[in-house]
Amino acid sequence: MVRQQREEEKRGLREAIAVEAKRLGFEVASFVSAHKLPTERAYQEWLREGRHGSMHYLEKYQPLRVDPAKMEPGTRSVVVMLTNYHQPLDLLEGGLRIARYAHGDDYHDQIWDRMRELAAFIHAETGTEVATRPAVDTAPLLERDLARVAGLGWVGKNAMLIRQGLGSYTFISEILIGIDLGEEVEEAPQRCGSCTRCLDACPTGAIVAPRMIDARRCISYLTIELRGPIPRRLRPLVGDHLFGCDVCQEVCPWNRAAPISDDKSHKTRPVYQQLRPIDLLDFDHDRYVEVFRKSAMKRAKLRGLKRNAAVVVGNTGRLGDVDRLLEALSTEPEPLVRGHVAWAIGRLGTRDHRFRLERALVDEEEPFVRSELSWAMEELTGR
Ligand code: B12
Ligand code: SF4
Ligand code: SF4
Repeated sequence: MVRQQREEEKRGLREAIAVEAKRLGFEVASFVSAHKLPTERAYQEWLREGRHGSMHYLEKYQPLRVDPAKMEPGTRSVVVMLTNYHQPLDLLEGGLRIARYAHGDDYHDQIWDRMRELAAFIHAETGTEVATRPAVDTAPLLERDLARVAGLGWVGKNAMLIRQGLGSYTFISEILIGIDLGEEVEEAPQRCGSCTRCLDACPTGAIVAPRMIDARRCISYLTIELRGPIPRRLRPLVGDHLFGCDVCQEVCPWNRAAPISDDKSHKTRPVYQQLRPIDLLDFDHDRYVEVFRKSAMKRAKLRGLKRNAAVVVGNTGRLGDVDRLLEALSTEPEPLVRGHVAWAIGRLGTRDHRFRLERALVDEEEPFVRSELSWAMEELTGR
């Protein structure tokens, strides 16, 4: 009898938290007891094969990533939440293609504030100071797996957590809680069936097997996480993607009816509509801070965004852009950017531009830029 009463209390508490989470702007919240995640082996294998590229932080705290109770000792329950950020388009008027999740304000700040409010609500409901730890993309935890075991959706062949009726344009966040809230989990069935659209559409072949991304080929990694040069052989495949990539989500039938987020903090910033990729090459630090203040795009830093812009111009620009590229080649302080600008000139220029590159090579000391200049000169010779 007492046990039944306790279960009823837990259910009541779960319902109250889920309602409050919705009120705060989360799409949905679910609850799962803290236990070890079943995909530890899959994760270790992924790392062993080096598929994380230069994201060495993913090698750290491995036992914690697969076990919320180890991540935060004392954790007994996890509330997992989804936030819808879906925007209608990724390709904007002036030609910037930006992954939808980065169109508005940095999601970390907004979700963090909401989770703090939810944690305060849980304290108030339980009447005790329960230990809570909110996290969104910030803690060493396999968040997709957590969301899956919490019954919030299935992991699609594109590795995204997909929820029927909501799609995959969602952020996953969680609050680890020091009390037992019980669980009522019904795992969502895998609904990909025989579909392979995401595997077929990925521009770089980064989905090497269902649910397995080789980050080293993924445009999201190449344009956001990678700090150094984008491998030359992959640059043409990056196409017009300035920051991140949504291709494997765009082709997914489960996103066809995905609702657009009405949260104004996710809305596309109007300034992005007015910029062309080549305009970014003129940005100095002040302009960068002005345009990307409180944006998730700052993760790539100014030099990363300029590097990406040079690649996009090289892939989609015109002969008329070469003068501005040559200007950037002589004024740009970052070797990383100069090297990619040289590559873009090699893609767009003509034999007549070769002597300008030769002149640049005389003054250039950085080995990376010198190698890109030589490559570009070689390309232009044949034209
Ligand atoms: C590193 C990272 C990346 C890397 C690597 C991506 C990858 N697929 O691993 C890069 C930079 C490429 C990346 C890209 C993107 N990312 Co990212 N990323 C992360 C991060 C920080 C860690 C993920 C990780 O550990 N990857 C390692 C792999 C092995 O783990 P995993 O993909 O989670 O895979 C697990 C499950 O798929 C499951 N699984 C695999 N196979 C099977 C089979 C079965 C049968 C079962 C049951 C389970 C299962 O087990 C795997 C291992 O445990 C998470 C945040 C976090 N802390 O989790 C965000 C996160 C995964 N990213 C996110 C987003 C939004 C993106 C992008 C869409 C951004 C963009 N538009 O450019 C792309 C999508 C690319 C893609 N198709 O995956 C969201 C995903 C939300 C969602 N609804 O799924 C997360 C959760 C951030 C967040 N808090 O919202 N990302
Ligand atoms: S985000 Fe783009 S590059 Fe990465 S796996 Fe998906 S489609 Fe491929
Ligand atoms: S595109 Fe098809 S295979 Fe890929 S995640 Fe969506 S339903 Fe699954």
